[in-house]
Amino acid sequence: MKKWIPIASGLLAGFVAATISFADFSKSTNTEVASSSTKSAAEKVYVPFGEKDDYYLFASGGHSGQMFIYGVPSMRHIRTVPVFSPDSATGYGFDEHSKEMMGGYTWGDLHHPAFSETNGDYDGKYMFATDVGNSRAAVMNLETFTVKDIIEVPNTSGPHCAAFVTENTEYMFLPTRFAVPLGSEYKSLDEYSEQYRGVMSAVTFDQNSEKLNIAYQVALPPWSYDLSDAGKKISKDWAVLTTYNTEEATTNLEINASQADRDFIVLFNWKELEQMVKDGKYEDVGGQKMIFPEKQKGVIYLIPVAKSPHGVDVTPDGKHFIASGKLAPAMTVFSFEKAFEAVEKGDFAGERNGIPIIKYESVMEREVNPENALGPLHTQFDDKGMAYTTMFISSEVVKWDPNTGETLDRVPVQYSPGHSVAAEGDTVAPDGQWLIALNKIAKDSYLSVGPSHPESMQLIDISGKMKVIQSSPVNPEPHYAQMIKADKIKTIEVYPKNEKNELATYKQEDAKIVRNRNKVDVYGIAMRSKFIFDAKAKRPDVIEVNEGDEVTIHLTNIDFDEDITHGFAINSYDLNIEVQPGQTNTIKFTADKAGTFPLYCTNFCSALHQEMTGYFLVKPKN
Ligand code: RUQ
Ligand code: CUA
Repeated sequence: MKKWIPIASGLLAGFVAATISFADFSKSTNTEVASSSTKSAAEKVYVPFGEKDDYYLFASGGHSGQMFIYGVPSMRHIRTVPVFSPDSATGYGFDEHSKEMMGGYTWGDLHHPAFSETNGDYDGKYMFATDVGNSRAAVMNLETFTVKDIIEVPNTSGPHCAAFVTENTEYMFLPTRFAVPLGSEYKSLDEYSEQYRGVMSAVTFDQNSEKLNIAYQVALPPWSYDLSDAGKKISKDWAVLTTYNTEEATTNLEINASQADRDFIVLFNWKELEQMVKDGKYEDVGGQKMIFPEKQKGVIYLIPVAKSPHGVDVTPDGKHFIASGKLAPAMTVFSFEKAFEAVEKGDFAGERNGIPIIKYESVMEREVNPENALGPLHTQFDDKGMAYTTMFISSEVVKWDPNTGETLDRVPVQYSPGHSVAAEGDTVAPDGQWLIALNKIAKDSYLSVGPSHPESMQLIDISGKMKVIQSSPVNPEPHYAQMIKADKIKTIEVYPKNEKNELATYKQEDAKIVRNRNKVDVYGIAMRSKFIFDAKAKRPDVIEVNEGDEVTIHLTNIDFDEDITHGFAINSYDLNIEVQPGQTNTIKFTADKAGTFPLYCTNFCSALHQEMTGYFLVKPKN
């Protein structure tokens, strides 16, 4: 079976052919799906009104910059949480805190969400995600499902190869997709190999301050880093990442980055990197602690792997890591123990860019190549340690045994799955039962909405023979997802009163407007069903300023009642924020337009919501 030629043009042809063949494929498989939608399948996904789903699904929203929250098994979309893009539904990106976090960017490309972990298990406290579009990392608090911090990562460009956290959330590693010169300064592409680097950042998170921080960076060779995973149990101090374009091509990557028969997996020990930083074995690069692997040896290694690999996934027992090749139809199982042994014995086959290469034969356990399965991308695991790999080209999920390489089961999905996600899939103890295929193409699965179709997520029951039992459309674009037991997440009902917060106003009679030259500070209240900006004024729900004034509005929602959210918008001023129950939020702007502007609550909050209005009056300058 070599009809799928493992060269770049072969890949392209394969992708195109796969797309064309969907039309016929769908005819047969849709009937199959339909017949599996028998009562028992329907019953399995039916969550009666009043009952809740068993799992939360956090799906990456790709270039929407958002995260989509679903319930499993119903596959109902519950909420969209804005992360890297502004969102008028929640006023995200308008209020001061979120505006500052956005750092002036107006979009993001959210890949690979990851839960915080304790002892290798999801602890339900935080969710991390990265932005490939504008090189950022974010953290979401799961008590409120709101973003707490976003950082921009210097010296790197597009942290696609992230976020994967270590067993106790000590670090999340952000290797770059695009190599750039250190400091991202101008350097000719003719000097690519000498001047460009593929920097990996080690990011820490402080739960008390809820802030992200870059602990150190590693100046890896100028290759593209694709996916990574942190070790578990016996391999917990280690992490692995896949590379492509080790050819160091600077143009037409489709062909030029697919020349070499082998690329590499980078294997490193983060405990020892941490020690290097403590020992001062780094250089200062633009304020970052940069480790150069060609100078600081003994911590980072290369393992050859079939050309242009994509996913790499560590087994739940931490003993193996499995690389999948988008240009080679095989999954390769590697042994951590053998890798440690090779490192110990110095069993190397030369080096690349000053980094020792471990001999392939010394660490490879088996190459697995299920018949006619094409385009393996990512692998997940069940409660018995069995592997489930998505096949992009042959549009299926293949279940196989990593210990023997035996193919156990296969199920077609509609179509071209990228990632899949298993229940509690990245933990040391996945749940089994559910797997969701995140399909890049949903062709003719739903009512047409024009030439561009939604993507899809298909729920697969893996408790017996694999069966697709539910399908949900999803906005672009699910890159990865995380599925967590619902009872692990403990949300709060209202924001607790914080008497120490000087910006909060909890008593109606305290609402006031403070003027200091051209600065106007409003300490206002939102409640059912009115605004109070100035308790003593003739019209407490009116804000009057002069043209050019700098206006700051601190608004507190004093309805300490679950789900009573108020919005605040000023007509034609392009402003809109939200205050959740008990929350105080701040918005700052210049009153640069004179005139009369009605203001109103955007969130339907009571029978008299329509009456929750006021005026923003701006007196002209002269
Ligand atoms: S990648 S479809 Cu952005 Cu996770 Cu593999
Ligand atoms: Cu408050 Cu509508």
